[in-house]
Amino acid sequence: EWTVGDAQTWKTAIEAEQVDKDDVQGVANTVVRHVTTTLARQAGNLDELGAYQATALSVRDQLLKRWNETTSYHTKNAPKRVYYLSIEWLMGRTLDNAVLNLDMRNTYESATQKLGFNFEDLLNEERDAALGNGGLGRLAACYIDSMATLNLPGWGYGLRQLISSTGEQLEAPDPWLDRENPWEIPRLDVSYPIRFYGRVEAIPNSSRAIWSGGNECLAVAYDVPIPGFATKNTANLRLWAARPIQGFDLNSFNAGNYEASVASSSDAENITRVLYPNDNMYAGKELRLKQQYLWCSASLQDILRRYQKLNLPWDQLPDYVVIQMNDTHPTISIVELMRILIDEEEVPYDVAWGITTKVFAYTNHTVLPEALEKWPLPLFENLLPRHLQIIYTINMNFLNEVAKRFPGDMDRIRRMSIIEEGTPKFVRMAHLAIVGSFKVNGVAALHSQLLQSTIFRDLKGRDGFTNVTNGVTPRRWLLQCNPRLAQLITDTLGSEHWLVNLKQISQLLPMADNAEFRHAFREIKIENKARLADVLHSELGLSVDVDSIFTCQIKRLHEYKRQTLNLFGIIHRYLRIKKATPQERKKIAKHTAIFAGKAAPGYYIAKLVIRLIVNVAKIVNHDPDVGDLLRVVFIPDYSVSVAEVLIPAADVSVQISTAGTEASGTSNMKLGLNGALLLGTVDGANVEIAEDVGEDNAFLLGHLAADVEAVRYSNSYNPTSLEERSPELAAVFKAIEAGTFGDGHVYEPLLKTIYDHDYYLVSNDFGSYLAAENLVDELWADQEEWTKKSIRTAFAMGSFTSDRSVQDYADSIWSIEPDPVPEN
Ligand code: GFP
Repeated sequence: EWTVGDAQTWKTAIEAEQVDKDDVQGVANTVVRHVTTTLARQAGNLDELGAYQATALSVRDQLLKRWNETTSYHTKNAPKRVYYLSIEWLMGRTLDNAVLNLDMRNTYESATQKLGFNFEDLLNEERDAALGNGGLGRLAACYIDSMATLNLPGWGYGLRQLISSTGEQLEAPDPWLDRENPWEIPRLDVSYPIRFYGRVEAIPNSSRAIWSGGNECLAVAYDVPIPGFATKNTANLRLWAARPIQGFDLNSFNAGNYEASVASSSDAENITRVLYPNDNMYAGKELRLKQQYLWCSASLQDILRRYQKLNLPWDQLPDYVVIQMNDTHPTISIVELMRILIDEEEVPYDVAWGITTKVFAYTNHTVLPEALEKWPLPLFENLLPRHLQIIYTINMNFLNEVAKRFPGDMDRIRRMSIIEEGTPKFVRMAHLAIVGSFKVNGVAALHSQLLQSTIFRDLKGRDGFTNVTNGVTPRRWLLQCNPRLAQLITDTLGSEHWLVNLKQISQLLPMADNAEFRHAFREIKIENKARLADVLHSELGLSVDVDSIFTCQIKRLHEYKRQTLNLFGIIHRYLRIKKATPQERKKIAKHTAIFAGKAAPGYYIAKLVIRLIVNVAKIVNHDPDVGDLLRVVFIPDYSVSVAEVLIPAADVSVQISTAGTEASGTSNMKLGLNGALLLGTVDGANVEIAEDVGEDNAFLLGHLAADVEAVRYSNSYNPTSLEERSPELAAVFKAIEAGTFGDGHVYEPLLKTIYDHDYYLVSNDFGSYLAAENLVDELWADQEEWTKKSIRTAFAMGSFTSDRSVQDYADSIWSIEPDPVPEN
């Protein structure tokens, strides 16, 4: 116990701050205290934004108390901890999630009500925390929720970027931090120096060197408390922001050079200003490498400082620290640990390498070769000269090992090397990540297999390849976004325990045969659809029919994810409706096709797809022949909060990537959990989902991963006309080219990718896609049968919780144990 001053005074003061979880007046007191003191306002001039801020600060107080208890408990116990390094953290909003996890939602609702505000309205004042753009960043957010909930000692580390540069449809920056963010605590006392550029001097007769000169800046910590569900344990997400070492150059100022006096300060701050979207396409920009190094170096300095407080020798580091790298973005931290150990702590090279390779584990999220990060060697050497030297040594030792195993196989050595030959040369980060890690995992069974048979075939000989299938947190993706379904589950099971043991929902599978339950289940879906319809009406001025089939494809825009297949299917449907007689039209199932997702600013084809979706929507949604048979919606500014409204309302989960390309997918899990039927290819986690829900409850389509190469080859080398590959698609293309949706010629580059090589097999899978859609429509006609399958889907999703994933990591990779903070 560490105390200063009078222990009893401290204790009494801390206890006085406690608010009982059911104490409405107590909660109101804390909210009002923030209104009057922190915000310096009063009842008379308090708007909803102010009320939200005061409420958030009051909840934050609760979180911080637990955060303090957790950190001091873990400091005392010194358990082995996991550090999860992710460049993206797509957290979404915090307030609702926090009060649910604290089990104080009702109390806050009543307290704010009594203070004259509607809690739901306050929730809408919050901006999404959008440090990310897609599945990778959202996965990290689910994982830290589960780490806290499972009482695992762990922290997340990321970058506090100010503006997300996705550009999305409007190319508008997303200045999510332009209001005060109540959920982060600046730690101006926690900061570390970071060096870039400079020179390296070898120290004779040692493997050490001195790296000096260049530019230095500071990385300053901002902490975001992450509450676990129904536990005191509160994890921490530590985000780094760049700051100048000296804020202000007084000499320049005094000499009248005002610009120069602030230049160094804004230079440094620019490092963390922009978030590069992870987009399965690396760009090789110096600023990105700077960000990565700042984040990794600061995180490591922080982790090592914490370890050093234990006064243990370095070789025990792996007993206390494991670092999980979410993709290759943090790979430089392997080299940074080596540098610190060798140059600063004077640990011999081989010992340092032994320690390092027991600390790191790497998760891969893609098999697309163009997505693998590799830095031009001259750029790398200029920015991080000492790190490149260390990489050379790592590579030399590694290739010696390879040469021993495969004597004379120069080609293999070239393929496996961390340095890619050429002009310029490149540093291959994935190779470095694999060589420096004790475990490498893919994110779904099929993906983990493909890693070893395709891009990392040569590296596979090293052991340590494994699989951890992704998962999503049922707290946000069911309890929070679909409260009525959550309530139905709790009422039927008689307890809330399923929220931390999702397998339990499988007990509800027999309810598919219970007509009363089906009715209740369907009512909830209809209500969720009505809620979405309201939002679409108020935000986009669009009316949709809640009796239509809501199909939902929500994910980053990418050719391999094939929003095209869905869109061309819609055009096909439109043409069919146009041709049909009024009599025939009566038999056509009504569809509302919903798309949402972001495209990288420079991804031309992806942007064309958005443009075509939007233009098709304009025509289809206003065509009197179509009536209410078809609606097309592209939701702009996709975010976690938008997903929370979409997912509970979906009837069909569209997951149609080319087989073998989607590492896992996670919207497939969220949608399934909320009862949407899977319309999907045999790819990523769809495979495991279909296995669990049963293939007759899903609509599978398309070529299998094993056949894709052959079809691709034939598309390129035995070219057939589009007409031959798919007459239906040829008709769709004709309609587009004829200008049915405006700007006919604009889409040429998009259509050409499919006319020519059709690398992603859109034409080859189109027939199968249409056939699967027909089955969807047939089933829809029988609502009882549909609801049965929907129930069988939702309650078979028990494995796809991030609690299971994180537990898998803890058991098979991290070797860490829960360390729950005692309740009192
Ligand atoms: C990537 C992969 C997905 C995978 C997530 C999380 O997503 O298949 O589910 O990472 O592992 F592509 P994006 O960041 O590309 O959306």
